[in-house]
Amino acid sequence: MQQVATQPASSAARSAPDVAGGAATHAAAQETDGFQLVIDALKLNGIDTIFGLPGIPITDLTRKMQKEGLRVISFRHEQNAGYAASIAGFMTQKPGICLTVSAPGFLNGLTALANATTNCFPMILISGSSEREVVDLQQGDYEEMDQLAIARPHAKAAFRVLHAEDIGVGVARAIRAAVSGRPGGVYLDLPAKLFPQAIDAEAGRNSLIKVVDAAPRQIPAPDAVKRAVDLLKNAKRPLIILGKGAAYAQADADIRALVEKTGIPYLPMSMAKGLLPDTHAQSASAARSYVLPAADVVMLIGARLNWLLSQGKGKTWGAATPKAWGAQKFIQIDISPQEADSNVRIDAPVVGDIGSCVSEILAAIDTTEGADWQKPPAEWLDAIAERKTKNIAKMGESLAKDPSPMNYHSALNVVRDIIKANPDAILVNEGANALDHTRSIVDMYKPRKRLDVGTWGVMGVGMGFSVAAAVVSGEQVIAVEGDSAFGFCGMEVETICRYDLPVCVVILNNNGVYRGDEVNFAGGHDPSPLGFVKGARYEKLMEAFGGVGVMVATPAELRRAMEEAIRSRKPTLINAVIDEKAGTESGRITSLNPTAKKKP
Ligand code: OXT
Ligand code: ADP
Ligand code: MG
Repeated sequence: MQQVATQPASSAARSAPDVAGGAATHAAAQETDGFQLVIDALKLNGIDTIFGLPGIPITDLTRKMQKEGLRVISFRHEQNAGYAASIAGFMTQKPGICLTVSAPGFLNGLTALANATTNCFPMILISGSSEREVVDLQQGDYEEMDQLAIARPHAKAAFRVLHAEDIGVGVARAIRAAVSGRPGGVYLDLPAKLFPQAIDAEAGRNSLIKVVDAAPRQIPAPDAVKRAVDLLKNAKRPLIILGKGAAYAQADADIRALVEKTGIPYLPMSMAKGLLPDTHAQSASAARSYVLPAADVVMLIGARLNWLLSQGKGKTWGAATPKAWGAQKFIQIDISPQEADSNVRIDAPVVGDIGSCVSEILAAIDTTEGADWQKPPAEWLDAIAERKTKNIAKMGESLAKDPSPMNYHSALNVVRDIIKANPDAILVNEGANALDHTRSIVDMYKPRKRLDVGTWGVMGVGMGFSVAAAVVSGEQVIAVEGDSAFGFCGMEVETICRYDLPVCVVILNNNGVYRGDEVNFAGGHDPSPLGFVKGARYEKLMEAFGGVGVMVATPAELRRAMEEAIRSRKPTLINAVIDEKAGTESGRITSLNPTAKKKP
């Protein structure tokens, strides 16, 4: 009999009576408890990995999870565990699970939950919480906080389970909410009191739910498909934009077939790079600023018209003023029926899952047009090819230079070669200039291999993403990090070493945020708010935990170090010292910075 079940929750949790899966917990074979039911519910639904950080009231849960065969990846900060869970969700279409303690641990994980919701990544943040009665009366419990209320606005859904017999339903609802329709972050609140609650084992087993068809296909309406195909076939300057929703959908073959069958040029958003190889003849990446304003019909596949696409209006789209619309007609394939018209008119919304929508569109093209489908006019394709050739040649010139000190281009030319030679490697990328230059210089060859700062442009995702990418895929991970970006999550190199993951971190070290040559305009002893310690030895951080640390100052040294990291698969941190004057303010998004042009 589980004795602690009748104790007040907080004292039960704090007495931490049990060791992992100890027989004492289940002394009576006919009984089970909340700890066990949470584990059983997750396992029943195919969850095999937990990203988290132990402490009251979930310490024993992490031990028991590990004992029961779940892989528990324990981090140094919950935010990184949360980012790891969210990107695992993106990569696998299964909700990534982040497990945290109450109040501060929960809040540390909350940024990642909100980021997952914003980016449409399926994730469940499971947090232990304090005693409801005490929290609600604000009587000062250990880590007192009304976590459910705080999580709700940042999550797609939020649930709390108070009784052991409801754990099955709670987990099932969380899974369904995370992955069905538009994926997102879900919060699941598990009060301390729940874990030691004992119930009859058979009743417990019967209360669990194996979720059937968690993300049901959503077939688009035939008239919506027809409207889209009609628009597309009459276009003179059509363009397809692939977003990270298209990458998430794992409809790679059909998406490629649609692009190639129609002959329409396409533009991948950053995390859709590699859905088709960036070297594909129809890629218009190198002609971005030409194709957006010039296109007459744009088909968005899993991409929102948000700030990354200038909200579909203004100069980027050929309009005269920032708020004015361009002349384009839009087709938008999206699982969210509310997405259309969020910024400009969507002439042909196609609501459904991308796999179903793209295959229905392909089928409609085959049925109605068959071999008669006309590729876009040569004029349009030639004009794009001309811009591309020019931009690629310009980029080639920059890449061929070997300046001293090294700059973004000469360093990233090496990363470009390494990814070309190792197309299965996963590239994680964050920073400002370190992000923007990597995006345009480093070609991707396979889907879901580029993971970056996404919709929020958030710094600090790098190490969490790297850990998850290595754990989930077993592939080599290469993380290209600005030195500031790395600082948000750098302590997780210990996690990388502890789990012996094949992660090679390359810090493009320019001594600061955007640049390292900023000064204190007041002239005092304090450095500029944008500057860091000059000549910082980040590689020693990796050495401190038994990994390989290398400082490099030339492309040749960088190449050697990266090749060795990939050969050995050892945790490696390469501190690549680059010209501290090479960056621009906020990288390619200087214009979003209201004071950027007026120095203090
Ligand atoms: O067509 P044109 O001629 O225009 O040319 C384009 C392409 O056609 C061409 N191109 C190519 N040419 C040749 N060959 C190829 N293959 C090719 N491909 C493309 O290149 C150009 C550019 O192409 P691109 O990039 O596609 O086009 P464009 O116009 O740039 O696209 C627009 C966008 C908006 C889609 C794009 O710019 C984009 O995706 N941007 C994302 C920007 C972003 O998210 N940035 C991160 C946030 S910045 C800032 O917020 C930072 N902070 C604040 C902070 C944050 N973020 N988070 C938190 C938690 N706290 C604080 C901080 C602290 S960044 C930052 C740290 C920065 O310092 P670091 O040390 O980390 O980094 P460094 O800067 O390196 O020092
Ligand atoms: P990007 O930043 O690459 O432009 P966004 O995050 O803005 O991409 O857009 C992703 C879009 O994809 C979201 O609107 C989301 O609803 C949609 N989406 C995600 N998964 C699917 C899916 N399986 N089927 C259809 N649409 C999806
Ligand atoms: Mg920097």
